[in-house]
Amino acid sequence: MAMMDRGVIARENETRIADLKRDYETLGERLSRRGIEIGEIKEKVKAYGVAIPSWGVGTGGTRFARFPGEGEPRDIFDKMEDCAVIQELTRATPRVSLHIPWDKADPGELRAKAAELGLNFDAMNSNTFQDQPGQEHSYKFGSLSHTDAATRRQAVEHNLECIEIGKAIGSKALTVWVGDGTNFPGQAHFTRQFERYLDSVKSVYAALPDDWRLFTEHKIYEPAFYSTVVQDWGTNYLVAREVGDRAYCLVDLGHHAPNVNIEMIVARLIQFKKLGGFHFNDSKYGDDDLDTGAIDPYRLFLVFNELVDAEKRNAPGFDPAHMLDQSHNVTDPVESLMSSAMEVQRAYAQALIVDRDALEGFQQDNDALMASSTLKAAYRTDVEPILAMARFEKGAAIDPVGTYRASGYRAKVAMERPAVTGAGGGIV
Ligand SMILES: [Mn+2]
Repeated sequence: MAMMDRGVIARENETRIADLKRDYETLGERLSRRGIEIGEIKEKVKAYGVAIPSWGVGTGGTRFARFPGEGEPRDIFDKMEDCAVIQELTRATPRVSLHIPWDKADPGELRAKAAELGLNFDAMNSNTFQDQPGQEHSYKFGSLSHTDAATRRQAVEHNLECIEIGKAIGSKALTVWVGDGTNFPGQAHFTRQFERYLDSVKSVYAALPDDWRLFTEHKIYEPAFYSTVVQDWGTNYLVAREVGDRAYCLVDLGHHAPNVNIEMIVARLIQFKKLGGFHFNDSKYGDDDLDTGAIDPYRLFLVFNELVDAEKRNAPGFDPAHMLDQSHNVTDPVESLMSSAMEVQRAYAQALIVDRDALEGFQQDNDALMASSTLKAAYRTDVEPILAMARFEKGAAIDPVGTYRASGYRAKVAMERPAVTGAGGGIV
C-alpha cells in the first residue's frame, strides 16, 4: 500500500526532470575530469539507507513546553505511515526504529503493517529513563545502575522484553541509553555505580540472540546534570569491551561536550572494532537534537569521511548502523526527517568523491594545506544532482519537500488525527 499518490510524484517530477538531467550531465563532466565516474557514486547513494526513529515523526518539545503540530501520529501505526511517506518520497529510509514501551503493540500487527508499507525494523530502543503507569519500582534515582537490586532487575527485564519484541518483528539490535547519573557531587559512588551498571548490561547481553548486536549510547549530561554513568566514548568503549564481542558503542552526535572532535572518536572506535552505529542530528550548544546538517554540515562530512575511509580499506568488523535521532519543535517532522536523510546522503556522496590517493600523499608529505584542500574540494562539490537522480531512478521525488507539500498529506491526516498534547516525544 502506497501512502503517497504515485500520480503526484510523477507530476512533480515531470516539472523538474529536464533541469535535473542537464545538471547531472554537467556534474558528471566535472567529476570525470577528476577521474570520478558519477554513475558509481549514484549507485552507492541509491544503496544507502538511514533508519527513522519512530519518535521523530511526532512533534518534540523541550522541558519548557511542547507545541503540538497538526495531524500528529496517534500511535505506532500512524507513525509507521508517516515513516512510509518519508521513504516513498526519498527512498533513503527503509527502516524504522521502535521505542518500547512508547511503540508497544502486537508484534504480528507490527509486522503486517510494516509489510504493507514496505518498511523494515531497525534497532530496538529500551526506555528506563521514565516511569510507566503501574511500574513497581521508580527510575528516579537510576535504572540499570540503581542502588536497589529489585529496580535494577526490573530495568534488565524491560530490556529483555525489548529483545523479545524485536525478535518477533525481525530487529537485530538493541540500543540501550539510560538516564542514570547524579545531580550532586557525592550523590553516588562512581565506581560502585558503574559496577552495578556493567552487571546489569551483562545480564541483558546474556539474553542477546547470536545474530544480534548490543549498542550502548553515551551522553555527557541530561537528565542528570553533574554526572552520567556512561558519560563519554571512553566509558562507552569500556562498557563494550567488558560486556562482549557483540557489544558496540553508539555515537549520538549531540551527546558530547561542545567542540569535541567527533570524527576522531569515530576513527578510534573503528580502529578498535567497537563502532556500533550512529544517531545523527545536529547541535549548537548541547544535545539540541536539531536537524542533521542544519548547523555544522562540515562536521557531518568529516564523520562520513572516516566512514568511507574505513569502507574503502575494508576495516575489519566495520558495519555501523545508521539512524536519525532528532526532535522537531518548529517544523513538520516529515519534512525535517526527509531533509535530514538527504543531508546524511549528501555527506556520504561528498565523502565518496574525496581523492583518497592524493590525500594520503599529502598526509605522508606533511602538506597540511593541500590535505585540507583535498577534503574541501569534495565538500564544496554540489552533489545534489546525484542525490536527486538516485531518487528519481528509484521512483522517489526529485524534490521530496516540494512534492510532499503538493500532496497535501499533512492537511489530510489532520482531519483524521485529533490534536494530542501529551504524546511521547522525548530526547534520547
Ligand atoms: Mn540518541
